[in-house]
Amino acid sequence: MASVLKTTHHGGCPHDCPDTCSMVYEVENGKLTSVKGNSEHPMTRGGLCVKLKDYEKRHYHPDRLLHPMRRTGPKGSGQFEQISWDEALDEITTRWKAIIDEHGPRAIIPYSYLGNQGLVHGLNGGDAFFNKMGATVCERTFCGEGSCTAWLLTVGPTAGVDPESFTHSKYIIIWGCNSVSTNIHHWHIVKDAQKKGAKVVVIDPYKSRTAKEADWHIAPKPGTDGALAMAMMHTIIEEGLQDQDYIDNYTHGYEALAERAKSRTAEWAAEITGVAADDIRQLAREFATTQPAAIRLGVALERNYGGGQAIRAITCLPALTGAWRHVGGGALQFPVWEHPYKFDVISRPDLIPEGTPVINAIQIGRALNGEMELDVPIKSMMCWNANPVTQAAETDKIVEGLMRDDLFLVSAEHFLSDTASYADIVLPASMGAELEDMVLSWGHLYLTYNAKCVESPGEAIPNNEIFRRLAAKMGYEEENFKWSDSECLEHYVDWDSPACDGIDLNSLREHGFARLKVGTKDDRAPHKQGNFPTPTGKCHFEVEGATNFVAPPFRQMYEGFQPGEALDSLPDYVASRETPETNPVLAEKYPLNIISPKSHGFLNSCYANIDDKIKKQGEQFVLISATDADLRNIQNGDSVRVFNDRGGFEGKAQITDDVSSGIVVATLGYWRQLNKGTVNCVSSAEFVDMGHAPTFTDNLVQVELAS
Ligand SMILES: Nc1nc2c(c(=O)[nH]1)N[C@H]1C(S)=C(S)[C@@H](COP(=O)(O)OP(=O)(O)OC[C@H]3O[C@@H](n4cnc5c(=O)[nH]c(N)nc54)[C@H](O)[C@@H]3O)O[C@H]1N2
Ligand SMILES: Nc1nc2c(c(=O)[nH]1)N[C@H]1C(S)=C(S)[C@@H](COP(=O)(O)OP(=O)(O)OC[C@H]3O[C@@H](n4cnc5c(=O)[nH]c(N)nc54)[C@H](O)[C@@H]3O)O[C@H]1N2
Ligand code: SF4
Ligand SMILES: [Mo]
Repeated sequence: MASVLKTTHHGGCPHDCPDTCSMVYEVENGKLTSVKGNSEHPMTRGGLCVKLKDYEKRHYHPDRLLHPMRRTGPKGSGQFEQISWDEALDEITTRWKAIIDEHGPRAIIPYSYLGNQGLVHGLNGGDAFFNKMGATVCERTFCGEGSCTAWLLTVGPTAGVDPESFTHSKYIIIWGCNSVSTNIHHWHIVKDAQKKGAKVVVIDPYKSRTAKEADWHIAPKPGTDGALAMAMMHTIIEEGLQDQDYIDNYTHGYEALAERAKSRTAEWAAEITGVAADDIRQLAREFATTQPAAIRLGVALERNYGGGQAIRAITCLPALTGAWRHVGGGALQFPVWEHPYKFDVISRPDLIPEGTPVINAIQIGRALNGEMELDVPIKSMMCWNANPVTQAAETDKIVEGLMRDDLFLVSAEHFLSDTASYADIVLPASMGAELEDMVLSWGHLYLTYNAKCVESPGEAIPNNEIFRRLAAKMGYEEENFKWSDSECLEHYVDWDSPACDGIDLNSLREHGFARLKVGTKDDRAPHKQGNFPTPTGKCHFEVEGATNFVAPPFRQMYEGFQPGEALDSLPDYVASRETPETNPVLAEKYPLNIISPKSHGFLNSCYANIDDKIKKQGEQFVLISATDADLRNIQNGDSVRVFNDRGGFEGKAQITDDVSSGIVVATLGYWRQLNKGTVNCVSSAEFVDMGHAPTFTDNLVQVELAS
């Protein structure tokens, strides 16, 4: 009998998810046979989510891209022929050199996001490569950028409350986050606190899975959180529930904030949010008087025009009540601020030639279809770690652009995604267990290692190797284009920083994960005595002379558009663009606000092409209230079309009390090639008030029976 060689290896989930789970890969005879959660990791706790629990199957899925391919049929037809790596790289670099000769390097744009969160194969490579080329910079602000601007203005680049310290919280507000689906490993900790008596409040316009498990669900209208937070301030100050000692010592601008909050009464906010004034007062009182109180800020909070201002208002609350004094008190945004990565070395912004234009990824459709005024038109795009056709706004414009005969599209992918299907050249990329990396986390305080333990199938190679080969062909000589993946890891982390005390790459390889040296969950109260990493060391209720900017937490490592337009020096409620109240003319045609949050069973668009994942998640649904359904003669289960002037998509109506009238909910990720349109066909590519964040919850639509 042939002996079976079974080994285990440390993994780190590379998906765009705050949990960054530590995983255990099991390999038998060179094949990945199982992937489990690491039971020793305090957040992963041995469990993966529904998307990843059979991750090995994704590695060997029959639709996996295995060879470089060249398009043979019309764009988007999915007709390709297999070619060799040499042919592919030759063709790409020959085309690029010709474009550079004729139009200059700015006619080329990279497009990538966090589809892989590895330092080496996610954050790196491409940026440095295209910066060296002098390509147009692609500004990436999909996720948390408005929130980052608001957070930095108020409290500076701090991790805030350790997500693990929520175990000590007595009052928890999950604000605009569907943790049960999107942050399950934090939700376990929240549940532990709940079992120990903490009250869990979920603030969400609809009854999400998380709202269903809350002690109290508060459902403001989408985009009205700023009013709710301002009215909480009003009540806290009016009733003398503020922590005046904390305010006097550790905050800036209280007098001005109190003045602003004077007219922001609970009745005023009730009118705007649809939440009863008494509920708003109760929330304010409970939050102020039940310590430790912690707020988890969700990414979805920023997705309306006033999203940045709302997050500023919310971020002020724990300083007003002194919640920061306690372990498990304060607010949690992205712990990534505490991670010691050398983004300058990873992305090499120093290579960007002066005056290089910037195009925001959210507006890529407008840039490609000719709607945006550009000095040099875009003639080529390379896409990796991202799938704009499904995920970016104004999808029909993107598709129109990708159909252009004179646009040369290169796509590195695992599957023939909605975007890759329009490519001229497709490159097969390696997956999780096939490459060495460290995976960034924006949801906890651990470094996470991922070992290469199996060979890639077919001719797939890791992203960084793709860029190493392209750099060699383009003749780029910088040393970073020659570093091996292991060498990259040595260079990309500030191993000498205090946060890495006692941790090095070898120990990380051995243990798989390491907690940063930033205190423990049981003693960490980083702002007990102020110590905010702001210019004054205080929490800023007021920021004199504030201007808009794009924060650089992940990969926008260039100067951005500073100084941007002036911002209000204080937080406040700022109305959404598209609501019946703010845009009654548009609302006559399109009376419903659509929310398009994450699907429970998909990871953005990943897994939405895999049969058993689609089966578990169910087909595209549209949650609609009985009132709105009756008005349109819609029965439960009917196929409906959701549309506005930007486009439309179809889904199955689910009539439910989980949404109130005026709101519909349809989750994100479904592939355009497998469905009739997607949620992003109706979403606008306008920005919110801060950080160029997207307005995915600020869109009016109409719903009708599909014909
Ligand atoms: N299963 C799963 N998990 C994921 C992902 C996935 O695709 N699937 N994606 C990952 C990524 S990239 C991210 S950024 C995170 C995001 O994770 P979350 O921050 O949870 O984001 P969403 O799921 O978009 O929205 C969360 C909730 O916010 C609500 N919401 C929308 N607009 C508003 C508003 O104006 N105010 C308030 N109070 N609530 C609002 C929505 O109804 C929704 O229930 O999830 C990550 N995890
Ligand atoms: N309507 C609406 N739209 C949204 C959102 C929303 O809530 N509502 N959320 C927004 C948010 S928060 C985000 S983060 C964005 C996400 O937007 P994207 O990052 O564009 O979305 P993904 O679907 O995760 O695309 C990642 C792609 O990278 C590929 N990939 C994964 N790993 C690798 C690798 O190692 N190499 C290569 N070459 N490819 C790889 C995957 O197969 C997948 O096709 O979407 C945004 N869009
Ligand atoms: S997608 Fe998120 S929850 Fe699921 S295994 Fe990966 S890191 Fe963990
Ligand atoms: Mo995201």
